[in-house]
Amino acid sequence: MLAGGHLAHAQASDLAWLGYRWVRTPRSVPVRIRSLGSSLLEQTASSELKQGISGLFGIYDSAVGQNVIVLATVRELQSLKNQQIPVPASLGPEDFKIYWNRVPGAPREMYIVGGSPRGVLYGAFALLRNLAQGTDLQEVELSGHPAMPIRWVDDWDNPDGSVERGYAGPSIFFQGGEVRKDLAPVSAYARLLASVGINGCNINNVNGASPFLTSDWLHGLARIAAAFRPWGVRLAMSVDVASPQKIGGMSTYDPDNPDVKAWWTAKVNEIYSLIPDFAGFTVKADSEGQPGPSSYGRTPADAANTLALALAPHGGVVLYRAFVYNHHLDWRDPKADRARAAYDIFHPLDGKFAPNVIIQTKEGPIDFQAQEPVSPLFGGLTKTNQALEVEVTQEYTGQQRHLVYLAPMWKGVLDFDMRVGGAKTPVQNIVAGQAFGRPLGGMVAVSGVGRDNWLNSPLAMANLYAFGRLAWNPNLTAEQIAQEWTRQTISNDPEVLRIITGMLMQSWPAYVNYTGPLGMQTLTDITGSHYGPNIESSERNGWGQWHRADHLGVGMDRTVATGTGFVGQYPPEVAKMYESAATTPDNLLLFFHHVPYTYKLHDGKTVIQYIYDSHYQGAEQAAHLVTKWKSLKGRVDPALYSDVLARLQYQAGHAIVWRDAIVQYFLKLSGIPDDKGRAGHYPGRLEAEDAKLTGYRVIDVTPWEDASGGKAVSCEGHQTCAAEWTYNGQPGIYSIAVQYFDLPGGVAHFTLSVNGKPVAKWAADANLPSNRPNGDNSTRQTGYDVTLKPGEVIRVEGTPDKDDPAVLDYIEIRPSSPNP
Ligand code: GCW
Repeated sequence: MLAGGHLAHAQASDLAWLGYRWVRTPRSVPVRIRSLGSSLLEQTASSELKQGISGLFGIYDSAVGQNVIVLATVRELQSLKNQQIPVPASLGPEDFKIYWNRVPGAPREMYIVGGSPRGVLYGAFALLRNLAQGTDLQEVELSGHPAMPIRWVDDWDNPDGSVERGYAGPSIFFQGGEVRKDLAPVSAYARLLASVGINGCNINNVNGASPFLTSDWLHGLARIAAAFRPWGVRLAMSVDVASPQKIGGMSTYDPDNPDVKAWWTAKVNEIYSLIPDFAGFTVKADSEGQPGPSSYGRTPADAANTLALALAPHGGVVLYRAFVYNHHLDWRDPKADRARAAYDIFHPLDGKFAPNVIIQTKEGPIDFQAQEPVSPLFGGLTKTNQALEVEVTQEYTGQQRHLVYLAPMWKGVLDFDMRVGGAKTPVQNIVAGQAFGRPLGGMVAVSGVGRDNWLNSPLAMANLYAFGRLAWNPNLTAEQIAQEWTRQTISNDPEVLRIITGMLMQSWPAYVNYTGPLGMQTLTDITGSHYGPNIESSERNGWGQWHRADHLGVGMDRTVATGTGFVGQYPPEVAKMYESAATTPDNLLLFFHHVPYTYKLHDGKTVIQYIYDSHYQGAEQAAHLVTKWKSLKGRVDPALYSDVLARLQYQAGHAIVWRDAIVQYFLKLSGIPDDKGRAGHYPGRLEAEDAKLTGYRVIDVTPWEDASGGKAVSCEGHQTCAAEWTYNGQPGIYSIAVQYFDLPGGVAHFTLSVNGKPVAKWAADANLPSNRPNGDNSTRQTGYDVTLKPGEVIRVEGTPDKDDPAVLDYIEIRPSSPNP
């Protein structure tokens, strides 16, 4: 049993939450599974149950008992016409009910009944989910009904196998301009998706989508659809509205041109001849360089409806993205505001979209920032189907190198009350369709999976899991979902559960704290990596991610009275709250208002002091994640333990990079000191530029805030360089952190030594963005328990490799903390 348990464990990262690790010896597990139907999905449900039960309980067919699990649709059960078998009243096609037959004298049978085979499959997964969490089978009584019909993931994969905003290696779908031969990972992905009720998957990037509509590609996509099919995941694709011209050889793609319409109809018919259960199209148009209907003076409704018309006879849908904005805005214009774009463009079109069109809107009005208000468009389309788009792939939230559990953020959006017409209107009711009686709506997550263990980082998988669970039931809490995921993926041990759930729940607030709090967005390099700090990259360009920080104040005035008027796009009660700084919640203050640094938040703290405090707090929270994880040593799988530990240690170091960049930037800009004396003072820090240098040359780092004091040293044209400092503090035991830049163009090596005795040696072999030294790749390595005496020489030696010149920022000597 133990050996089996370990084996399952070692694979847990690939199998994610479906590892079915052994839970306990069951007393009365049903050991036979009988399926009344033979549909593809019922077959899947049945084999998944067998696999799950044998994994969880270690037995499946050894001790045949009386207990039987019966899988059936309502109709199949009815057709038995057996008085002894209770049949549930009608169920929706995706619904299920699970119950024991308690009719006296009836055989001991459990039923998993679906409204259709799909409901049976979701029921089977729900049962396994509960069993894996330790629920006693005898007690199980479950029912399920999805809150919204559209529950999709979007993958932004390109024909060459790269993945836009993916952080987990190459595509599972494509390679070298065609569909991959080996689609086993695609089936495994569909299984994960189905297990949390995701019923659609769009497989290609919304940018540059035109090649996928060629006949060759469509044949390839049909293979992917076939791999999805046993799991009830329907294939969808992104299309370029200019396809009639780009691949159809036409002179126009005007959506109102009859020949263009005929082209789309023929193309859609071809798709359905190959993929009969094709789900539909996703469209990005007139946005970030993608062509769109505006070229012909047409609206998004014209474009969406042309596609919708072609899809309607087959039951397909169009997810038209509201992410349409002008990225050449005039930054000098105080009235210009990217946040306004979606509402300005789509609100006037409300009611003009065909019934099978769904407007897909990102959660916030800008772009997946660490913190944004909810997009006002959700309240601005009452006659249109709507879907909420979120990102599982952590584009602006740490790119899976940082632990950031996003369910609390998504919950904030789903639960946000728009007060449409002065009545309770949470966003979840809008996208689930009941608020305005729109039948087709839902949630879509940009997923970003790749061949490196889905999302590369094991704990990041909690986001994929949480997305599916919330789309199924937005009333679950983020914490409940974190617990479910932890129990299934890592352990049912209550202490492990408590620690990991706590870590997940604290991770997003921590990330907001050390990146861009008070609604300042992410403060990252918005024109490049979207990863490390780069505060001014948002400013003085047309992209409109402005925070307007100057020497007097910070924030974007979006009020109706004096600003861009964006606030006026919210329904009156919400607009009233955001119009005044006094009633705007602190966490969004700078999104809506430009205030002086001395402006007082609700608790009396000034904005500048909050900027300092939150960054110190955020970095401490990140360090705390390491401590918490360490308390799990010996309680979780050892491979998982060391993998996650290394990631969290990296994150804690990078949180310091973030903290220092933002704190020193705002200290310089505002000229206002930190009440607590921390900003600009770094106990124990010795700069590389102040060291005795051999070979190393001093360089300016850009942006300046990404290096301590704006400078670093770089080893160019030498085999090895060195920086030396003479220690002049108290004798004692210390940790020595070395801050360096780990560039992707080579693997530099570093050695830290004291008086000639090596303390640590390491290779700068991480895979980080940007080929210049900056906050994307600034990295920390720490040597622990180092004995230091005054007069001793601390030396860091850097050996460059190819395009990585072993750039060094500083060392920091701190009293040793126990148990590194
Ligand atoms: O956040 C931005 C990303 C782009 C993406 C775009 C979008 C697919 O940086 O990579 O393009 O959003 O959502 O369309």
